[in-house]
Amino acid sequence: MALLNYEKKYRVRGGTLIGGDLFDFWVGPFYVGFFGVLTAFFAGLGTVLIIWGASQGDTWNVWQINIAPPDLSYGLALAPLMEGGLWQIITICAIGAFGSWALREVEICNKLGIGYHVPFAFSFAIFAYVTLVVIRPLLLGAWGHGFPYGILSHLDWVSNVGYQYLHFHYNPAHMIAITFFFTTCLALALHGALILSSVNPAKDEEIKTAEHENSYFRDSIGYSVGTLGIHRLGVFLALSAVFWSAVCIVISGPVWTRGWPEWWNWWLSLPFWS
Ligand code: 07D
Ligand code: 07D
Ligand code: U10
Repeated sequence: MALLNYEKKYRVRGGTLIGGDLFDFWVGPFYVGFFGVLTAFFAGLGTVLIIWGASQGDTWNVWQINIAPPDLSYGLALAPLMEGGLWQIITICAIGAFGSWALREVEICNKLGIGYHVPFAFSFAIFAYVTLVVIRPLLLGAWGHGFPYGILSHLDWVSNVGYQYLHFHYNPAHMIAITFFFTTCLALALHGALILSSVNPAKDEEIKTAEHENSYFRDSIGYSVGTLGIHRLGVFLALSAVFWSAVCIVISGPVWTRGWPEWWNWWLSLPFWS
């Protein structure tokens, strides 16, 4: 069925969380809804503020534009606009935009009668971001612990915070997160390759079935997780990666203040050795 015919059939009223019929329409391909308007508002305002902030800075070089959080001395107070206040407002806009986007996803799921898996998954990304710019700064007592908004400056922040703990690779939750990220890539590569090998055959060859897919992994590693199972596994791996990322940064400072290599001393003090 042509995509547009399908959409005509499914572009029905209802399923909104708020606003009833008011914003229940599409603009071109995009569903709007109350949360679409809210996303447009927050994303628009946030973008305008970043551009305005850039105009007050000393560069238009897109890599170097930087909107910094307040100095640590402001603690959890509101800062003057040009001394981190802008960062604070942009942070509110970002959380507003990401949150409304997730709720707009929920409304679209309602319309289609599908599960909430996509907004559930996106909420993990939002959670990681909120951990970086709200939860950890709150726990450490200053907004200045948030990361700066700029392409290169946010990399500097990651590096500086990493070295503050001497060797961030020794952070056990960072290890778990990285392992989940790598495993996610492995799983997607295997899945993408397996599907293409079966359903995108050479000319004049037949398309193969799920049984072929199962058999490939039974033959090679003795077990197939199954065609539904690989998607469950994919979501689990990817969400775990982001979840453990949030954990690794929220424990850096609030829970552990010394270098991460030192954390492993618990191993040396096991009673077993003495
Ligand atoms: C491919 C989906 C499309 C999304 C894209 C990003 C903007 C920012 C804004 C100039 C996979 C759009 C970018 C809207 C422009 C201004 C003010 C998603 C895809 C293409 N980072 N990070 C990047 C963000 C953090 C880190 C690139 C955002 C943490 C490292 C891009 C956030 C830490 C590296 C970017 C965020 C961190 C990057 C590519 C928010 C730990 C790189 C992103 C809101 C998580 C890489 C120059 C990408 C790079 C990179 C965006 C947070 C570390 C600019 C929006 C603080 C080490 N980050 N990042 O493809 O090349 O994501 O940097 O939390 O090496 Mg980052
Ligand atoms: C936060 C992004 C959320 C995005 C949202 C959406 C838009 C819209 C619009 C395109 C979490 C934004 C959308 C803006 C765009 C359009 C139209 C994702 C977020 C809501 N590290 N490290 C991680 C590795 C080192 C350090 C995480 C590897 C060094 C610090 C991950 C290596 C030191 C922090 C990770 C490595 C160090 C991290 C990042 C290797 C530096 C964090 C992924 C091989 C010297 C961060 C929550 C993530 C973290 C983090 C991987 C090295 C420091 C596990 C593979 C040793 C300080 N590192 N790292 O979190 O946990 O995504 O953040 O060396 O803060 Mg690390
Ligand atoms: C998957 C899959 C699968 C498929 C798939 C996919 C996963 C098996 C069946 C999908 C996968 C792909 C397509 C592959 C590629 C994807 C990636 C690599 C992921 C990354 C994606 C991107 C980089 C693309 C990102 C693009 C985006 C987010 C679109 C950008 C959108 C906009 C700019 C518009 C956003 C819409 C909004 C906010 C809501 C509606 C609003 C409008 C239409 C605008 C008009 C606004 C209004 C009417 C409101 C008025 C506005 C106000 C009041 C605010 C004004 C305020 C100001 C200050 C200005 O598994 O199956 O295949 O395909």
